[in-house]
Amino acid sequence: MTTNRTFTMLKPDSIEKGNIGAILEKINAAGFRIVAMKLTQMTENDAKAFYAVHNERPFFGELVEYMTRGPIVAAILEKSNAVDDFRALIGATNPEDAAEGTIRKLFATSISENAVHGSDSDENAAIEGAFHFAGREMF
Ligand code: IDP
Repeated sequence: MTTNRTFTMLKPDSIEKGNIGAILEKINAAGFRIVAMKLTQMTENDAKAFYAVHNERPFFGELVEYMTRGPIVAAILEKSNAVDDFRALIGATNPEDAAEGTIRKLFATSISENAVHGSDSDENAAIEGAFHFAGREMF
């Protein structure tokens, strides 16, 4: 199987609750290699652009407010089958539906404040990684 990449954000609630270390432990234990990583904060325009696909949804305003209210950890991760394996590791969008042991089951508060982001396709992983990182920041 070829090695490929996904993009993740540890969302503001994860940083507020002091869960960066615990979540990175789970990511490391699952075999992902860190290609790029930083603490950063999205502006309103950043969040609106990043989540543009959701701009007609009723929760869009709430989502932008949540994602901009504090710092996030942005990272690019590498592993075989990275996108699908990472989506499995984080679990369903709503933590109530997430499988036991998944990051969202363990660390998310609600369907909106759900601890982590994971890209949903190889194409989006590349777009989202490039949104946050310059080529010289990827290793
Ligand atoms: P995903 O993050 O699991 O791929 P998406 O459907 O792409 O889920 O939604 C993006 C983000 O928007 C979610 O991670 C969550 O933070 C937020 N979100 C999704 N659905 C709802 C909802 O019904 N109410 C409030 N926030 C939501």
